[in-house]
Amino acid sequence: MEAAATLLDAEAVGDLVLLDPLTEESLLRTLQERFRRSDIYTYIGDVVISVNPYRPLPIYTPEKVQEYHNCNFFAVKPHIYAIADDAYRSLRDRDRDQCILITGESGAGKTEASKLVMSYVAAVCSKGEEVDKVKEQLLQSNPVLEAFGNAKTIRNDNSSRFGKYMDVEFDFKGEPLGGVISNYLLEKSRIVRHTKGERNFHIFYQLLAGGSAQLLQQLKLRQGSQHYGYLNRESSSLPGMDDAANFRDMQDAMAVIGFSPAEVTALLEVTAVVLKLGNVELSSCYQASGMEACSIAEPRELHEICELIKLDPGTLEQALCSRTVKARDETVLTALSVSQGYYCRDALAKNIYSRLFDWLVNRINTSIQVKPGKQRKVMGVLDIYGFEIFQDNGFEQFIINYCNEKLQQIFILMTLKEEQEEYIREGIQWTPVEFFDNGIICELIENSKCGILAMLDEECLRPGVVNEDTFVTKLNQLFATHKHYESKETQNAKHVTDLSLPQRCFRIHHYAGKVTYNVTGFIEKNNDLLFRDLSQAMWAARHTLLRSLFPEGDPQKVSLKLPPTAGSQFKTSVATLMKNLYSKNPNYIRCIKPNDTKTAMLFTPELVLAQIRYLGLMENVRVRRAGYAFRQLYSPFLQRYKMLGTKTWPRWAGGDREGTEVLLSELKFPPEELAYGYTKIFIRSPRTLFDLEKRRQERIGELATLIQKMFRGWR
Ligand code: AD9
Ligand code: MG
Repeated sequence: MEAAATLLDAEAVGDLVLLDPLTEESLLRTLQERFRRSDIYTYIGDVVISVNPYRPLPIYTPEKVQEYHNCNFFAVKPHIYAIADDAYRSLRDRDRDQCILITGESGAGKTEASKLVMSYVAAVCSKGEEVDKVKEQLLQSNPVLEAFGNAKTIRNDNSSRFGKYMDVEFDFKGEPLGGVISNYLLEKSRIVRHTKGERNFHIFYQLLAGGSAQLLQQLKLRQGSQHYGYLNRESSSLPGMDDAANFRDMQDAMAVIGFSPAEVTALLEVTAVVLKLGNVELSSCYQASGMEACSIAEPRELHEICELIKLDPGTLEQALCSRTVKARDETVLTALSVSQGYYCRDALAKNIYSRLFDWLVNRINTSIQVKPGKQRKVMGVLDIYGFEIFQDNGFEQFIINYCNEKLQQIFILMTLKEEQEEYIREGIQWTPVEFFDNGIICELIENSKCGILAMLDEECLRPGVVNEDTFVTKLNQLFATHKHYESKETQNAKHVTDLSLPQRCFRIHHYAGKVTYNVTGFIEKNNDLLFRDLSQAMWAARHTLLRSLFPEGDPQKVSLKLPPTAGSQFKTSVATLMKNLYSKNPNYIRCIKPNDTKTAMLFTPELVLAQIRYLGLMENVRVRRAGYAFRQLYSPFLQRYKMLGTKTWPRWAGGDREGTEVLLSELKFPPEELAYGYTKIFIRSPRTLFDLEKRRQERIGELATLIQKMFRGWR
C-alpha cells in the first residue's frame, strides 16, 4: 500500500501499468483519486481510460492543444489529445493507417471523445484555405448527424441512436483531403414510440423550437411539440439543451457542408411529413360485407402531407387503409382494420425517416469525399451506441449490445495481438496471459448456422403465421446448456431457482452484464417489410427527394426477391467494419461512466468497479505487464535519463541504443529486468522505472542546487 501511496503522491499512476500493488481495489482507488483531482484521463500503456466528469473542464483550450502537439506520449499528463497526437503522427510520419476505437456504455462519453479527437487533429494539421474548408466540413457533419440521429434517453440526454464510423483521409503530408462516413442501423422505432422521460430524435424539437414562423408555415407545422402525437405530447424541453440554438447551428452546419437551400427545404419537408404522419388519425367503419375497415378520421393532416409531397390524397389514403393482394391473375384490394392501418402509418413514418437518415449521410459524403486516384492515409474514428441495459430490452438493444460485444472482441484480439507482435517485431521473448475471450458470446449471436440471428431469420422466412413463441422455443432447445444463455425453461433445466424471468424472454450473459430481452417485435423489426402499396404511393409523389427514397416503388421494378433482414444486414456491415478496423493500427479510448445520475464529478465506486471488470482493465494491465511493463524508443529514453550516468552526461556521442546500454549497466539494474529490442528498451517491472524516476528527481534537485551555487558564485 505504501508504494501505491507514493505513486499517488508522485502522480506517476497516470499509467496503471505502474500500479503497485496491482489489485482491483488499487486500480479503482487510483481512478477515483485522479478523478477527484479532475484528472479524468489515465493510461494503461497506450490505452486511454476516460472517466466522464459531467461538467466542462478547462483542458481543451488552444494552449492545451499546443502542449500536446508533437508531445512525448509518456512525458506529459495523460490526455485524449496525447493519443490523438500519437495516432496522427504515426499516420503522417510512419505511414500507418490508424483507427480510434471508442467504447463504453451509454453516457460514458464516447461521442464527446470522438469530437475531441477530430477537433484536435483539425487543430494541429496544417492550415490553408482549401484545407480549412475540408476540416470545417468534416467537423460540421457532427451537429447535422446528431440532430437527426441522437435523442434523449434515460441514460444520456444526447444519446447516439446510430453507429458511426468516419474515415478521415489525409495526403502524404498529413493534410486532410476529406472523409467517408458509414452509419449503422438507426433506432427507427423511436420515431413512433419512446419511453416516458425520453424523447424522439432532437431534430423535431429543434425544428419546432427554432424554425421561424414562416418556415413552420411553409412546412405546415404548428409551434410546440405538444401538438404532435409522435412527440408524446409531453413537455419536452431539456435543461441545458437549447433546441432553438441547436437548430440554427444545424442549419449553419448544413450550409458549410454545402447543402443548397433547396436541399435543406426538401429535407425539412420530409421531416415534417414524418411528424405529421403521427397525427393522421384513423376511424373504424364497416364494409357492406360486414368486414371491419378503416378510414381517415379527419382529412386535414393527410391533405397537408400530400400538399407537401405533391401527391394525390386519394393515393395515400388508399395505401394507408388497404392492401393490394395478388391472387392468381387477379389483383384484390383488401381493407385494413384500424390497428392494421395504424401499423401501416407507423411503418411508413419509420421507413421514411430511416431512409432520410441514410440519404443525409450519403449527401454529406458527397461533399466530403475525396476524388478517386489520390494517394491517401486514413484515420478511422468509431463512435457507436454504447452497451445498454434497460428495464425492457427489445430488438434494438439486442443489436446494439451485439455490436458492443464485437468491439470488445476486437479489443481483446488486438491488444493481445499487438502486444505479441511488438515482442516479435523487437525480437523479445514473452509468455501470453490468459483471459476471458467473449468470442463464445459473439458466436451465440452470429453463428451463420445456428446463431440467434440465423434462427430469427429462419423464423422470418417460415411460410404461414409466424410468431416469436416458436422462435424462443427453438432458442431454448438449441442453447439449453449454453453458459451465456438463459430463459425460463433453461433455468428450469439448470435447476436455477430464480424464476423471475418472464415468458417470451431470453437472457444473455454479455461481457458487460446480463441482459433480458423481450422477443415481442423481434420478427417484425427483423423483417422490416413495407407493404408495396406504401412504397408505390411514395414513389408516385412528385417530391423529388421523398420519391428517391423509395426506388422499389417503381411499378416497373417490382422484385419478387425478399430484401435481406435487418439483423443479417447489420451482421454483414459489422463484419465489414471489423475487417476494416483489423487492417489499421488501433488506438483505444475506453470511456467510463462514473454515476447513473449524470451528476458532475460524482464517482460511484461500485458502478466504476463493474465497468473496470467488464472492460477487462485488470487483464489489460496484466497483459501489458506480463512481458515488460514499460517500453520506449531508445532516443527519448536516453534523453530523459542520461543525466544519471557519468558516461552519458552531459553528452553522449554514440548511438542511442549503445548509450542506453552504457547508462543502464552503470546504474546496475539486474539484467533480467531489461531487454534490448531492435528500436526500444523494455523494462520488466514498474519498480525499476520508479527507481529511475526517483533517481532522476534527486538528480534534478542536485543539479538545481549546483546551478544556484554557481549563480551565487557569479554574483
Ligand atoms: V451513447 O452510447 O451515445 O448514449 P456516449 O456517446 O458514450 O453515450 P456522450 O459522449 O454523449 O456519451 O456523453 C454524455 C454526456 O456526458 C455529454 O453530453 C456531456 O454532457 C458529458 N460529457 C462526456 N464527456 C465529457 C467531457 N470530456 N467533458 C465534459 C463530458 N463533459
Ligand atoms: Mg454517443
